Amino acid sequence: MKQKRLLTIQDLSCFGKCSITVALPIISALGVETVVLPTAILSSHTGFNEYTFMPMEDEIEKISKHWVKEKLSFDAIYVGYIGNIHLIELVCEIIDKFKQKDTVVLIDPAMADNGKLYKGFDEYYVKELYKLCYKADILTPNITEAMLLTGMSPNNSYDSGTIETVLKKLSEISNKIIVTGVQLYDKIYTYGYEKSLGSPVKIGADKIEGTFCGAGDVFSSSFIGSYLKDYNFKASLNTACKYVNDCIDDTLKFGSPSNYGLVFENRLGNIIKYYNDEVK
Ligand code: PXL
Repeated sequence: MKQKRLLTIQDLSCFGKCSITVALPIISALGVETVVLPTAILSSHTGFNEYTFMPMEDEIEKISKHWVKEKLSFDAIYVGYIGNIHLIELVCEIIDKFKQKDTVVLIDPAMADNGKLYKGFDEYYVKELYKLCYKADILTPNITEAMLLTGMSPNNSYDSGTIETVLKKLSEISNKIIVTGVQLYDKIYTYGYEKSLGSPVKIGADKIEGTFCGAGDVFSSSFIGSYLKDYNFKASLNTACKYVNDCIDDTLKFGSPSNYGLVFENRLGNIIKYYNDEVK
């Protein structure tokens, strides 16, 4: 059996745990070789009053040329926050170059949360990202991103009818959809939908006040790392939900500021246990 190899394409935010700084440890902890391609380097993620931003366009082209020469191949490509429209075009090209028949492409269209676009993004960014999403085998937006991708206005609370409409519309873009952070009454739900199976699964957790920066990245990382074990969608979905809940518990316990990112480090060993329990 060969070790699985994943390429993750997203920013490197030096401070404020998210994107590459959570994907690398989490996916590695699941035994998957994790290759990184930083789209931009930021002093911190954009949830701080100030941040620096250096896009990596020129370097990305050189890196990908080198990798083509080395004949590198990947079992999965996981795309997260990108940073600008030109970078989205480059990410499209990278996927076209490196996606083979069995490569799973997961796109987390990281651009918004809590009803609002992240700083620096506008409707043109949404449109460009929408086009990229067609390359996804699995799409993992939060509910704000899901609403924006389907041309609807995000708000703070949802009903099941709206969620069904959103899932249907998103399934025209990709075969497998996960929508995170859906507030229905006093709970938060994660929805999973596989076009081939029809009805969605819904996993609930207690609603906790506050926002958790980088939670989506922890979710997508633990999901795709688990999924590469044996391509079990539901087991990976349940595993990622349980792990994110653990990380939120730890973040509250440590009293860590919410824009510092989730305290994900202490429970890394749980992910594989949760997955093994799911597939027992
Ligand atoms: O996926 C969260 C994220 C990743 N990268 C950057 C961000 C954010 C959220 O704010 O600003 C740079």
